[in-house]
Amino acid sequence: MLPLLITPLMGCQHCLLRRGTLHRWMQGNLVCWRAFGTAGVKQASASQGRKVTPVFSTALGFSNRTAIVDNSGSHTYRDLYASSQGLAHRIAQTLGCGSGDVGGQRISFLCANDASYTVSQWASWMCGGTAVPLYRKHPPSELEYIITNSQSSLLVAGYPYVDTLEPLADKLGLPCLRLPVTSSLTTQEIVADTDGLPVLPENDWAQRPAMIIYTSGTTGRPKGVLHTHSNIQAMVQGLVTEWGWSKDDVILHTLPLHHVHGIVNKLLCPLSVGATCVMLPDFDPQKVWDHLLSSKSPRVNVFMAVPTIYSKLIQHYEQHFTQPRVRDFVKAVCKERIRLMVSGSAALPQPILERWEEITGHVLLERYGMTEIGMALSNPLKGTRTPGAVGNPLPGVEVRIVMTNASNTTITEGNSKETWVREGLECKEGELMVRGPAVFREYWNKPQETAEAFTDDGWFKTGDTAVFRDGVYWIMGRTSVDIIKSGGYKISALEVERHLLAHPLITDVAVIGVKDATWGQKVTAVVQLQKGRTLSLAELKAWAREHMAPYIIPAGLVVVEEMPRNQMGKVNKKDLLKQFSSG
Ligand code: MLC
Ligand code: AMP
Repeated sequence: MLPLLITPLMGCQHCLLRRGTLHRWMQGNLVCWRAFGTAGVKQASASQGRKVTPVFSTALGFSNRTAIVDNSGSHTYRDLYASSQGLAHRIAQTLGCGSGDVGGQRISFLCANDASYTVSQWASWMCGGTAVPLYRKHPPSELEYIITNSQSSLLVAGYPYVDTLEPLADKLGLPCLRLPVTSSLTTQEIVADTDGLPVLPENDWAQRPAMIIYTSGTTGRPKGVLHTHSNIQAMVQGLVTEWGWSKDDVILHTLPLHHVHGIVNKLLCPLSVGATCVMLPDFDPQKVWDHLLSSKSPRVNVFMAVPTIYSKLIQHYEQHFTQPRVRDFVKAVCKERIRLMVSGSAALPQPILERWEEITGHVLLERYGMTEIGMALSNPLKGTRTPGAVGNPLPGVEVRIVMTNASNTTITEGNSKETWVREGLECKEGELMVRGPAVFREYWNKPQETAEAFTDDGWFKTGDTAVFRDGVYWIMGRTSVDIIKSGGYKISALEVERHLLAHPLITDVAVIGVKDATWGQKVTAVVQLQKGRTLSLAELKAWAREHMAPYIIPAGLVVVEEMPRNQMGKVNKKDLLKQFSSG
């Protein structure tokens, strides 16, 4: 039977007569649809059987095109490929793998935001290894945790990080390969002796582990999210098609390279199509504006960032671009040269979206993603971008919104073409669940956590609350108060508490995420100290820098006489938030 097409405002006479049916949205129309629950299964299986090839395998086809421009100069695709091959060979030799295939062993690497990062990543893949990117701002204790937790067999130190990694390598008894300065990546030193490199069979890539990215959990220490090559290809292909990537694109890269936003969206996507990535060593608002407005080749035409970065760019603009003719120039250049500006990793506040449009003429394309799933929902490249919403599922992605009470009723189910809504539950919120080829394989060495993260029928539980309304999906926040988003980073309040409890003066602590216009949320520590002792935020920060990643260090401190606890002895964080929102 054909679905009955009706307009959203009419209501659905057909469904009203039958309980348990779902409304289906398609191209803006509401459709009554009775065959619930089968389309998703069909889509997931249709995506299987694709030929999977890592991004480096197409590099030689782009030969002398510029792949990366960084502080050290320009690097062609051929340069990157040759350097990666050389390093792959060194890795295989060091690990004593005569065949050249290291069989999935983990390679942890610490590099600057430049071409050396891609060389380390591609080299790890070329020799059949699993890439584990480390973050240069992590203190040694965090680096050690990731290296040991991932059971890495070998470390690769980018030129400026030899002094950071070698002591760790010595301590852990691991080999550590040094990279030369990035400007000389293609010298003999690294490309020498590439004979005998393995050519891994093309059809062997799909299920091979490709990358482990560490993400904070709600409980316990950060978990390694393992993606296969198949997962990564699905993430890349979905975005390349949906956002219209081409070899003529030039993206400005300013994000850290230990999370999917920086690794997949901003680096692997451009490199997969032969485009150019201009990499800045760090985020610096002045430099970002310089690149966005520069007429020097290669001219940037794509930009992606977290909302905090847009907020900081706006602050810089308000402060430094005060002349009307300068403002006109900024708007004219951005409108003419830039084809796409994307925001994600955290909710984009409406004032930022609106101000950015006034300044640049661009309505930011907001999308939603997660380390475990890549990107899932996106506003359209062409067509209406709904402020505050995250659009619809990307190609290959299936989503569900499920009631989190005992009934587990599915409220909404959708894919890139259509979405069904259960009658009577229109506009109801629930937990967002995701399924599809980009969803990760496992938490490294954590079978129980992996199993708990999925439903019995294979849906990944995101922990985000969502709603489908007006034909698009909206993210309403996290289901757990213990997950904080600050500057686009996901931070576990419990992880921060665990660190702070090691402080000699702190006897009790509760960490909360206080709403913040620039950062999304501000990591705020409510602490009880040893009797008669004092602690300033500056002192706490100075201590924390030795132990914690910079972005999880509290930006706010509230000292209390006695930690407020309820009759059960528990801290009610929602109450704390109300009480200390200005703290
Ligand atoms: C931090 N600070 C605050 C604050 N938060 N001060 C006041 N209020 C707050 N709420 C302070 C810090 O304590 C520090 O103080 C100072 O601000 C600078 O902090 P920083 O971290 O060094 O900032 P900066 O280097 O400018 O970096 C900001 C940033 C960075 C936005 C560029 O956070 C960033 O790169 N974020 C992107 C993260 C990312 O890539 N996420 C993607 C995850 S993947 P002091 O005293 O030390 O100077 C994902 C999936 C998906 O989420 O969907 O993409
Ligand atoms: P991470 O685990 O670091 O990959 O962060 C993923 C989380 O970021 C998601 O679970 C969401 O909570 C949040 N997130 C990503 N994009 C958005 C968005 N556009 N709007 C709201 N939250 C987002």
